[in-house]
Amino acid sequence: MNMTWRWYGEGNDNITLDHIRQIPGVMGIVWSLHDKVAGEVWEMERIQEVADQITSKGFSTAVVESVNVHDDIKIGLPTRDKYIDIYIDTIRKLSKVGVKVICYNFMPVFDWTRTELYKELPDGSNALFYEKAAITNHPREMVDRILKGAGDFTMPGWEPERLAKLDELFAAYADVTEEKLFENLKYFLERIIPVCEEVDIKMAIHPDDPAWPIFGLPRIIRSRDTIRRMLDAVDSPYNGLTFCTGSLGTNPENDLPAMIREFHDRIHFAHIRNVKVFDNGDFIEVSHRGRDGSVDIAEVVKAYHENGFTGYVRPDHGRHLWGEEKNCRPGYGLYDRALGVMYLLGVWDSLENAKETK
Ligand SMILES: [Mn+2]
Repeated sequence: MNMTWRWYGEGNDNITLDHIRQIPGVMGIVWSLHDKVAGEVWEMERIQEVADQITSKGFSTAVVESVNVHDDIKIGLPTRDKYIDIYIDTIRKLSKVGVKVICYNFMPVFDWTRTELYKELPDGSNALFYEKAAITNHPREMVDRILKGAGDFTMPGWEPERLAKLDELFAAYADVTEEKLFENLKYFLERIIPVCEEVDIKMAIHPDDPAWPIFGLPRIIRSRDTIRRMLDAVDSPYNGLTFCTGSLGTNPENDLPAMIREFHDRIHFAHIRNVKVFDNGDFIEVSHRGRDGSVDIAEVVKAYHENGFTGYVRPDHGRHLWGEEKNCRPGYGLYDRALGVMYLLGVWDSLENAKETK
């Protein structure tokens, strides 16, 4: 288990690399060029600049999250080849600064979706919340609420410029069924995976969040069967997963430890966090501790441990603690993610110790 931390970059994150250095066990930074929109060229100088900042503090640059996939690729428009060429160019450039895993997603229009960013928990902290009944047929309302709640912070997948054209985006996806979206993903993978094999970069698709279709848009990475189908469609170790327990855990039917045991050799990046799912299907993000939510995090770590998992891990989101929500990106405060790192490493170390004393 190789512990990492998502950092939004110099001048774009109130948490600095010097802060992150003080969290025990963090080896690598999960990074990106966050000002790049999907389909834009990534210049080598910019890539090198961020990679140098990260390595100068002793961290690895091995994981990039994300290189976003242009909507034309997801929709399957004739212009997709041009955008796939640009994607390939970025893969090649990233391989020159030690990148080994690229996290991406194939969700139409919206990346992750929540209905509230700062829902108060019984202990007085607050966290991202999803209320099923609040998802109406009016996505514009939700977009406005989320963007307003985020204040000045930019959020990946929630680019105001792109979402300003929401009606056009929905119209463009009108004929994209689950089957069509899957075929478009396969087309994309068939073109990029040979390059990934050549430059030794593993692709790690992030599951849909939440793990069901919303606003009538198709969602194709949300369960054991949909993941199996995706992996088999392009059967290379370079076609793999970001296994996010928070996203897949929104559907109680997903048996997460069993899925880890089945897919572990194709899981290149693990997002580990907890959600509490209510009987009506609403869910809220909670602390990493297993008993605080619906995901048995200790059992998740155990499933990785028993398979000798050596891939990259990060604590994904956290609650906002001690008033930090005024000063951090939703879900990306310092304190709860740091507590999460310690919980995950605590479980891991105890499993390691038990192995040694056997
Ligand atoms: Mn995740």
